[in-house]
Amino acid sequence: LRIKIFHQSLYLIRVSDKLIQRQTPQQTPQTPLDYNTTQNGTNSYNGGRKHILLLATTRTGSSFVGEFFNQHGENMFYLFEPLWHVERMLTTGTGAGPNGTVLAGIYRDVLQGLFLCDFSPLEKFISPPPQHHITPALFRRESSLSLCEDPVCTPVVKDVFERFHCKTRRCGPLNLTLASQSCISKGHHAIKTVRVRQLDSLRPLVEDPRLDVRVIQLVRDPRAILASRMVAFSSKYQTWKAWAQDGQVPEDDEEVKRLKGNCDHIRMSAEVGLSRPGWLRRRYMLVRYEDIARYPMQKAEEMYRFTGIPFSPQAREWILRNTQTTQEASGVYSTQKNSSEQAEKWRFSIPFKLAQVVQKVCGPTMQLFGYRFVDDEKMLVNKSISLLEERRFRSS
Ligand SMILES: *[C@@H]1O[C@H](CO)[C@@H](O)[C@H](O)[C@H]1NC(C)=O
Ligand SMILES: *[C@@H]1O[C@H](CO)[C@@H](O)[C@H](O)[C@H]1NC(C)=O
Ligand SMILES: *[C@@H]1O[C@H](CO)[C@@H](O)[C@H](O)[C@H]1NC(C)=O
Ligand SMILES: *[C@@H]1O[C@H](CO)[C@@H](O)[C@H](O)[C@H]1NC(C)=O
Ligand SMILES: *[C@@H]1O[C@H](CO)[C@@H](O)[C@H](O)[C@H]1NC(C)=O
Ligand SMILES: CC(=O)N[C@H]1CO[C@H](CO)[C@@H](O)[C@@H]1O
Repeated sequence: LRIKIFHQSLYLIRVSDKLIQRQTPQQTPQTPLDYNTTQNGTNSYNGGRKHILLLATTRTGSSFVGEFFNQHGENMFYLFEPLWHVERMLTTGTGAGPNGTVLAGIYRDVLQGLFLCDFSPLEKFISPPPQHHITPALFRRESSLSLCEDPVCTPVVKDVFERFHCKTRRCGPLNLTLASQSCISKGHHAIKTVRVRQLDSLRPLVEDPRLDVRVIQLVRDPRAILASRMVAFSSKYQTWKAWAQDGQVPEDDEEVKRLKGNCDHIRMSAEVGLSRPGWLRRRYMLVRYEDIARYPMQKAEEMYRFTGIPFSPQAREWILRNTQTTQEASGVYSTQKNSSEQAEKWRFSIPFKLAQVVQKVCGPTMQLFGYRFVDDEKMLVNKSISLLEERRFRSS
């Protein structure tokens, strides 16, 4: 029994410049929104439509947890990392790009548009720019079931677009107007993102009376995240690998500061959520990846209960299939034991020295989430010592 780990690999989209010529982004709004707005500003409209935001960082199992919602069934519109486009356009290449505050505001506005089924704020960041709201370049389109089913999956007209198919079928380039219409027709919307750094920055989104937002913050042991990133983003983590080799870590290095910054952001967001401010009332839930690995079905049920969306048989079925891939013919079967083992593999891949550095700079974060410190190499690799304290985090 093993949890399949979904790798977030860098995804490159090859587009021939001849076929898709650059042009300035179109400003024309697309499909008008046929939302029913309440006059009194309450959230109780449209038959209880929920907007779920899965807030995570890379290597926390967010693709896997995102599937809990993607697989809900035909009444769910799920988007996988739409902010990838925004980040790529604004923070890569030459120039400093916008500062964190400005970037956070842009992320929020794009998310707001998407929750309202309006793709135009996102369109400005898709490269090459969509033409007449058609794009072959939406990042990881195949990770959204609703973008790969009828009527959003249009027939492939020219072979040229053959490579832009979905997992199970070939579809033509994405018509964002169709995507928007599909979104409007669905009862619930969910978005997964690893790019929002501060929960605080989402306040106007959460307070938007047209939305009924539920934020699920997914966290994981920062030592495990580092170990996982060193494998997944091998070239970006050369420095860490060199430190792992020679056992020395210069603690004032930029890389260490970045790690600390990441941990601090995650902790500060959780502190905001757990302090249960009025604007997040009943709208925030903290989940540890390790608990999902140990009790996937119970945790999924809890998350669904929190969102107020019925836990569908399809979602349940998907979780069963993907957490119980093999079943020993002889042995007593235990999801808990085996999944935990999978989630604890990092203990054998990270050198103690690096674990120690993480404990030093991410200490407060680890304490908040209940991740136990290790004192030495022996403790790190001794599986009979759990590094997870039992914690209940109350939803606000
Ligand atoms: C808006 O409300 C009307 C009347 O209650 C209903 O027929 C229509 O389906 C609603 N539209 C949406 C998008 O929910
Ligand atoms: C606001 O509108 C909703 C939906 O129409 C209704 O259920 C609710 O009672 C209204 N609240 C107030 C304070 O008028
Ligand atoms: C970020 O940039 C905006 C606009 O350029 C500016 O008003 C703001 O003061 C900057 N914030 C920080 C923290 O630098
Ligand atoms: C995209 O879909 C919309 C809505 O069905 C349709 O009006 C439009 O013609 C489509 N665009 C293309 C290029 O097929
Ligand atoms: C692992 O930890 C347990 C509990 O503290 C201890 O009894 C055991 O001797 C340790 N094993 C090794 C190999 O150090
Ligand atoms: C992969 C793995 O650890 N599998 C274990 C799952 O649990 C059974 C029964 O406890 C073990 O026999 C397997 O080795």
